[in-house]
Amino acid sequence: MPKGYSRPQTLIDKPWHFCPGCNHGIIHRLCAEVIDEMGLQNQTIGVGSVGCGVFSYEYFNFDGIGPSHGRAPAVATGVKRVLPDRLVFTYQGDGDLAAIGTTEMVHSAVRGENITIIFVNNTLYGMTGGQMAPTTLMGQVTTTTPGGRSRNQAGYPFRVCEMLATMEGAAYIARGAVYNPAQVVKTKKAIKKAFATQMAGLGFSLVEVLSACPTNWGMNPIQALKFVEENMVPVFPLGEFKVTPIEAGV
Ligand SMILES: Cc1ncc(C[n+]2csc(CCOP(=O)(O)OP(=O)(O)O)c2C)c(N)n1
Repeated sequence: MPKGYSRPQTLIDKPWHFCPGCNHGIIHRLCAEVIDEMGLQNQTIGVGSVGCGVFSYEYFNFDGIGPSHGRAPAVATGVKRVLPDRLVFTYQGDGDLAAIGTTEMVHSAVRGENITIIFVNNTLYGMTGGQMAPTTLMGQVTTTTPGGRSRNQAGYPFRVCEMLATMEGAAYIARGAVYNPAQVVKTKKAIKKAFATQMAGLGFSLVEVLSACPTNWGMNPIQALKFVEENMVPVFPLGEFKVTPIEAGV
């Protein structure tokens, strides 16, 4: 099989349940490739979320925990404190992380917990039918903002990376996307840096990944990738927001 097309050892061999054009599968794969490359499969503990990524433990070939909605960073904190040599990461959507789970996310960064959050931002609550999330764009139509998100009714989109980058406890904060191969490669590098940051004991890390939701956006997969590039990126700029140098590794 050509290089790049084989399944990472860290992914179980089973078909995805995700909708056509959903980016969760790509993001799962990037996490798995990085864990393979870092040789951490037997040392990793994943903490899932409630949302479309809820079945991450069905796909990742390592131990996983399914916490209640939004509580993943608190659960990851406990696991990492008890087992500090493990790679412990959460995998959360924007509803899970930036709405019901805001407290856990913010305070794990404030405390500088040595965990990593993979934050999948698709601008809405995918699993429950496309309701507005804190990351919904201005004017964006969702099932709970049928006239488009308005300032008076729902305020402004929540920029998680920009906020966390101000915190002393945060060691590595980056935002990537997977709408084309170049962005996939960059996002993989960011995930690797985040995991390496944790394994070097430098503190809290988070990688946000802008993600397409063709089903709830009412688009085909190609249109949805364009929407990420043309509509999400201007609001959620890509790049590294905080970097703590790692002496060895990536
Ligand atoms: C305590 C609690 N409140 C509400 C819900 C309903 N619920 C399930 S998933 C979800 C939102 C998921 O959205 P997001 O985190 O953005 O992930 P996505 O499905 O878009 O990947 C909600 C509100 C729940 N399961 N538990």
